[in-house]
Amino acid sequence: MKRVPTDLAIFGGPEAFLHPLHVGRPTIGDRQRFLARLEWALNNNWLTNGGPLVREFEARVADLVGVRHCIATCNATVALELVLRAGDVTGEVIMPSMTFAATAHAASWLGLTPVFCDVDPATGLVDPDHVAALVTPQTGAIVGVHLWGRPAPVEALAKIAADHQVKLFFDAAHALGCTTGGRPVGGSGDAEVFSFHATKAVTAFEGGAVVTDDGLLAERIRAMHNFGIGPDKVVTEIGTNGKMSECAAAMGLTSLDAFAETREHNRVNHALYTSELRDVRGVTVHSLPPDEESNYQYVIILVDGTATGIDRDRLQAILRAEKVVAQPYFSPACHQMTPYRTEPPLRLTQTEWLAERVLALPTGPSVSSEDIRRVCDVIRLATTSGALINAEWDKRKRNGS
Ligand code: T4K
Repeated sequence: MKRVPTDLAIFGGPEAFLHPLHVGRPTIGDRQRFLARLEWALNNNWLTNGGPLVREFEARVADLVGVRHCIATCNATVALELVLRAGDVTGEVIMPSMTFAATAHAASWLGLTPVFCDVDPATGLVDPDHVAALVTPQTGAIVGVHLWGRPAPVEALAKIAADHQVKLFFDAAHALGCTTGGRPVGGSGDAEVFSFHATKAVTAFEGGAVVTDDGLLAERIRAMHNFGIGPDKVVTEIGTNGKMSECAAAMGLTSLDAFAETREHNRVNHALYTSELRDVRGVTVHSLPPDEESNYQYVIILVDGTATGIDRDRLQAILRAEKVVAQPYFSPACHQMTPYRTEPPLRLTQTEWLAERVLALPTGPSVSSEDIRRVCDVIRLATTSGALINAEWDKRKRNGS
């Protein structure tokens, strides 16, 4: 155990871990089952274009989420593009800036204009009052984000969308298996989008899905994700290639088989981080609503540099040196990124406050309780020795080491 700042790897002490500890280690599930499914797909001589494994994956996701329609896609970014395009959205799309770049890129890629709203700093979720204030005659849609698995305020956003007759979609990339008002995330707005990227609680290598109860929208999206080819094999509109392959579905099904176990492991990890860091001044573990289900996929801490003496970036560097690959999800926020920066700069005070402090810590089935205690020991040492660390840091910088 490290006792003094000079024990830290950043000052030459031994690294806390032999191998890197990551935020987004894939949750593969039973490898033999995956390989058996893959072999089955090869024997079936059907590799993509709505094969049986993709259909099974769609049915399993629709069932889990409790919606009528699920269209599996090659990733969530294309799925977001598909819902905006199939929703005939034009003009501006209101969305939080505190999200992954993909949410904004999906709109921009279609020639739409993302309009960034601020968030509630306590939850990181869109502030519905700010969304309402940003609605103009140019608004074509609102995209809510269930950030870090915490459901966005779906009712408030649904009311704004209905009042102004604009489409409402949700980026649910983080929220498979989470609930809102006791109902599974996935059934709100016109459609919702999940991600099955390698780093998600359920992975399909790369993958995504649109879920919706709107049969007409589902039919258009199904056609659009396959070059605009409709059920009668005729191209009815401009489409793209957004399909999921059988190989991805084999992985998705296998990872889905393990989801209950993954979620339980993540829940235990989240609880342990929360208790280990409870008394650490200046470090707050982002909590999840106790009355809702979660996938506990992200463990997010907020680092208050004035209380700890070291800011988030310095803590991230200290952890990296120990082989703990913490990620600043999401910093910079979208409106601070080169493609979306404006002159004069847009100010979103709560988003910027969060973006300065936020850090995602490693979790997932490959992260053990012992790993977490060790990560928390480093955080505790670093944040309670801020002044000493800064002095040592500056001294070594002056000496060129
Ligand atoms: N909306 C939201 C709110 C999202 O967060 C995302 C994606 C999307 C939409 C779009 O979904 P997709 O189109 O991807 O389906 C990662 C993921 O690439 C991205 O999918 C995810 N969000 C985002 C939050 O995280 P990076 O740039 O941080 O990835 P990378 O390569 O640095 O990996 C992150 C960590 O995971 C590293 O510590 C390494 C580890 N890792 C990664 C991969 C790929 C592994 O251990 N194994 C792996 O195979 O974006």
